[in-house]
Amino acid sequence: MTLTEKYTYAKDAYASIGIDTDAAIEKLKDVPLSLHCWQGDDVIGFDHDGPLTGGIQTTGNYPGKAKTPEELFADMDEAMLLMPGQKKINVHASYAIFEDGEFADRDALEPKHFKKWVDFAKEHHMGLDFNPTFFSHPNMKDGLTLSSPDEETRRFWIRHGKACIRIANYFAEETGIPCVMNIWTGDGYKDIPADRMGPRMRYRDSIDQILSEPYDFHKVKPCVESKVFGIGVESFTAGSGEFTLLYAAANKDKCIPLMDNGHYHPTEMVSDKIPALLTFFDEIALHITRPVRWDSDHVVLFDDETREIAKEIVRCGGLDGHVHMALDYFDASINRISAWTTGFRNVQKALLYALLTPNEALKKLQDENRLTELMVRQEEIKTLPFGIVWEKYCEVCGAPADGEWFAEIERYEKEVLSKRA
Ligand code: RNT
Ligand code: ZN
Repeated sequence: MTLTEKYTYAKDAYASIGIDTDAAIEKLKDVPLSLHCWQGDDVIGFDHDGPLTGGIQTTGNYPGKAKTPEELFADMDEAMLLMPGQKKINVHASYAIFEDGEFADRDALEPKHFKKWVDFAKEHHMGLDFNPTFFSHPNMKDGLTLSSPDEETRRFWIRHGKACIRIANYFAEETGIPCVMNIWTGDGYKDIPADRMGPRMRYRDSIDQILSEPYDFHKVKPCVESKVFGIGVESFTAGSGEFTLLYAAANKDKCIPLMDNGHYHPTEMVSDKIPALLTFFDEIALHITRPVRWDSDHVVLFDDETREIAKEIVRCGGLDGHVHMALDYFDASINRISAWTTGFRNVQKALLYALLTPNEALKKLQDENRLTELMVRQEEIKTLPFGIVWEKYCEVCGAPADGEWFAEIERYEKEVLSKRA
């Protein structure tokens, strides 16, 4: 059977529950999903030789990781060919590109150090997101940056944050697309602290100072990301859930909250938090990941919680600019291009699946307290011919269908990755 024949059948099946599959495809294909540059090289970057430190960790040693900007761009090009949908690229400050032996420390970074990222984005007609890098650097003092009691340390990292606002602004100006700039630090303590408020007061003041750098909130979208704990900082995290959420709530005119679904206790669900936050915020941001027992940053799958997150994004109007979506995982144990592609495709799949859900009809059942029928309908949706609509979506986007891209991963691994030192 041809795809056209199969698609006619699937379109009818969805039409019978009131869903227009063409409209779903049209809606999704232009919504940006931010692809994180850091899956390509295990969160290392180009501004230091040392390992990843500061509360996060990659595990695995799969051969062929990108070690230069050229390799990283080539790998992203390759991955993006295999993904349907509109991309944005999420860049970390540690991925500054210095030319001719030049170097600038984190507090002295300038837009010019990211010009190659802008060129790359423009070539692909995409926007860029940005992140100050408050880790993997000798100026983290005793594991602390923005919450450090050492004023010189804290001032260094505030200058870094401000430099990043200027770079985010440059990204927005150059691409014409708003830049989401996310502030995350791993600041915290391994063991029980004697002062929990001091670090938070300093953290708050530091973010205030960073956000005092002028920017247009329509173009630069600073976020604050929370975390429950990190490796080596198990007892206390300065940027906890309450801290960042309240910071964002108290500074709604200049900052938005960011939820990473690996950063909560295992039975807390970010899918449920999305509508809670959107009740109070016009915009929120997400890091979509897969925590396995902890913030392990496994590749995102087409699993229950990813689908539930996607449903809430769609139902709450998130695709109309209210939810900024980014991927955030780093698996060094498998082919990194496949990791990028699998996670990106799965979030696209989940969003398409959510757009093919008869949300209005289901909501009506809920509001009329027809909860028995609600359960039955929600279960029946699961076996509609979704795969065919997904295949059609891939075709419309000019991306390969499932079953058609893994051979290309193998070819690239054989011809390019395996030849890297
Ligand atoms: C770490 C946070 C943070 C990082 C990136 C690299 O736990 O999730 O977002 O993953 O900044
Ligand atoms: Zn994150």
